[in-house]
Amino acid sequence: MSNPLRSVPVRSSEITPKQAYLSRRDFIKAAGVVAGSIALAGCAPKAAESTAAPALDTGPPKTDELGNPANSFEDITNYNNYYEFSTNKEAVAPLSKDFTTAPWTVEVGGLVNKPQTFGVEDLLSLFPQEERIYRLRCVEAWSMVIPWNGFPLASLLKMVEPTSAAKYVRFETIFRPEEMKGQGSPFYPWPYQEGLRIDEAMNDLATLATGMYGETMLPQNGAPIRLVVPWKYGFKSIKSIVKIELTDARPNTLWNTVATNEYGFYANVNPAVDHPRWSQASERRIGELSRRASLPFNGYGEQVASLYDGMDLSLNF
Ligand SMILES: Nc1nc2c(c(=O)[nH]1)N[C@H]1C(S)=C(S)[C@@H](COP(=O)(O)O)O[C@H]1N2
Ligand SMILES: [Mo]
Repeated sequence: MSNPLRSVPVRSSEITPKQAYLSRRDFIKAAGVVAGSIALAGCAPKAAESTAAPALDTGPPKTDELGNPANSFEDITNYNNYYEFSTNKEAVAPLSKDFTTAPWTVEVGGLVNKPQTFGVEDLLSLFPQEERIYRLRCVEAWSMVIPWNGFPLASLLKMVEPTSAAKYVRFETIFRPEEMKGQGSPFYPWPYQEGLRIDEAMNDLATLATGMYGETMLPQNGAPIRLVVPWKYGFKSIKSIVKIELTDARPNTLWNTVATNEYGFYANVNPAVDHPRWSQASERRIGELSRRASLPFNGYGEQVASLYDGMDLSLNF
């Protein structure tokens, strides 16, 4: 019988980064079956299971609205900031691979009329999952383009009915030091927390992501559910959320607590304001050779600049 991978001709120009990644995985799996399933079954049953053939995404190559190609699935899942696991970006994927992401609930409460605890499966069935291809600009001056799957944060907030006293939204990551060795570090005030002003949270760009490249989110990217606020530095996009609380006071955030003068509450991407220790004027897009200019609000000014009318943006706090 012929190799099924070869039965459908695909021009290489049609292969998206994810397809390239998946077909490499399938190829490795197919090669394993031919070359020595007995030996492999003994040493790597887990890996064999986890490669269980995801359907190839046959859509056109993914790009953001500016025409930038999405980063590869491999880049997005192997270069991560997730201090609960490691401060080394390449170490996060292997250290988080067995992280328990189910069962999982998100408690939504505080200044709302209808506080409720949702299972992640409830959130997936309540809200249609959309694809949103957004730039992620880390405060460290690297960036990626990521095709998330998720739903607007506003949809969830509307369901619990914030009261008129609610001015901010606070988010909290799970605290589970047995599985997240980084949470043993005394240098950070765990659990990770973040916050948005309520009008920022209601902006359509603010997304709760549950997947990426059409696949269930992997632990290194914040499974099973994480925030994505693409006009702000990446640290605002908090991962593995278990609690969302509406408040009247501005919430503390982990990074603002650690270094107040370096990581503001607003943290809008702003190439005109340097970090105290480096320039924010340009960035390194992962996978590209030369640096590119950073954009005000990470290129999303049309959608969000009006949220800050009258504020002194040079402060970014
Ligand atoms: N809980 C938690 N969320 C987090 C972080 C973290 O260390 N812990 N790192 C942040 C930073 S600095 C960035 S740049 C993004 C990186 O997201 P990615 O690894 O999915 O690209 O996650 C953000 N969310
Ligand atoms: Mo970051």
